[in-house]
Amino acid sequence: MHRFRLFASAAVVGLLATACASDPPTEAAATTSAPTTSSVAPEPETPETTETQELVETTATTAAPATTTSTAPPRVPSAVDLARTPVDVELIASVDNPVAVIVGPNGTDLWVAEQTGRVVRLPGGEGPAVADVGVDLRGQVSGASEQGLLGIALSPDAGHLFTNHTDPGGTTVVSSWAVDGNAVDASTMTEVLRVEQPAGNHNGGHVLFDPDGHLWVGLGDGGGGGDPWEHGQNPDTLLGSMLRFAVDGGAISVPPDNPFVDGGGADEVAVWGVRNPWRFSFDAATGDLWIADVGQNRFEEITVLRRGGEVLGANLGWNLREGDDAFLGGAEPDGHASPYVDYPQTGGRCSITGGEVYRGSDIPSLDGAYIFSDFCTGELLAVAAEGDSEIVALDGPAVSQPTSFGLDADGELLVLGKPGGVFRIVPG
Ligand SMILES: [Ca+2]
Ligand SMILES: [Ca+2]
Repeated sequence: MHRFRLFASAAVVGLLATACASDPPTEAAATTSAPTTSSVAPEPETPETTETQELVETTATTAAPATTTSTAPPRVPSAVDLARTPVDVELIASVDNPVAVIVGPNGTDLWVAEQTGRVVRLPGGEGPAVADVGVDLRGQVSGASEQGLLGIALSPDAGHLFTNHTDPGGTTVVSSWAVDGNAVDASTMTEVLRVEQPAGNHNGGHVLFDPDGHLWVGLGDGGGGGDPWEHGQNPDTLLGSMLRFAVDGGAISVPPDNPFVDGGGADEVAVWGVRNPWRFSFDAATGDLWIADVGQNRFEEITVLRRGGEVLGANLGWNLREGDDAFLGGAEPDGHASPYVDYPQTGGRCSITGGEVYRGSDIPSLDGAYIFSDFCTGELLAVAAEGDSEIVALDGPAVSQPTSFGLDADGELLVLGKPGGVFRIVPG
């Protein structure tokens, strides 16, 4: 059994050595632990000098009340607190193969993408689902397990919906649709991007707006196994990359500050070296970019690109790296953005499903934790968004075949199960 390590323990012991002889109470919570990283050492944040004592007390207490002020740094929960957090999942609607969920243009409804081609609506964020959104690509999408309607994103002005699907030939197609009330005007559907796919798998498929209003499109390495076409380490190809666009109404263009606009790679590429980024998200509190990249046969990984740090042009390492290890003896590329955490494909785990950093209010002890899952086990997993790179399992149920996470209008967590469930994560 793995022993927890309180993230701040080293710094705390050093700073408080003269005042306190005992270790933080890490031993009390030797409960179930999820896999940890293979080789990523935690990098404890150095607490601000005047807040050291307060930080220590917060991290050593279960579900500490929110005492932060507007000037305080984002909360950093301890692995102990996370593992002790009881959660439950509440079925709010049953739909057909849910694969993505967003808040609708009225700010209260949820829109859910069905992999089979429709977008359906949950009025007020609750079921039952209503099929009146106007997106119906059934019969126009390819149907293998990693194909179909894969992503939806609403522009910041709520004027356009962007969709990402694979067409009957397997090609990735991103389209824009003008929003009209609580629906889209299907007659306005416009294809804005096509990327041919050499194989049926690893299509990525997520579309997401960043805090600056740019549209991100995640593409996998194109498929096969081991990246046979070497797309990951080739920034001249759109495959194996995450793309970034400026958006004007329903049109997209390359922003002038994309990293390869002046050479070295394709203009559209913002982040490269990914295998199949199956969900990424921006922390609403910090703007940090969280990327979950599905591994080959050994490691699943999460990379965090900190806002204000080196985001544009980051190389996540595939196919020279899998997790934080060499892939088939590959050398670590220059400037490699190493995973924040990774975990091995053991204990039935097979494929990461990336999630969200929780900043909601219903489950205070999860504030500041990234919540995610594994498609094969469905466990609800968590890791502190900063400082503590320990993955733990939450004290709650598993979700059958989780495809995606999302946030509702209140910032509460949603998780989708491929068999048809849209769930809200609630206090246990
Ligand atoms: Ca593909
Ligand atoms: Ca990587």
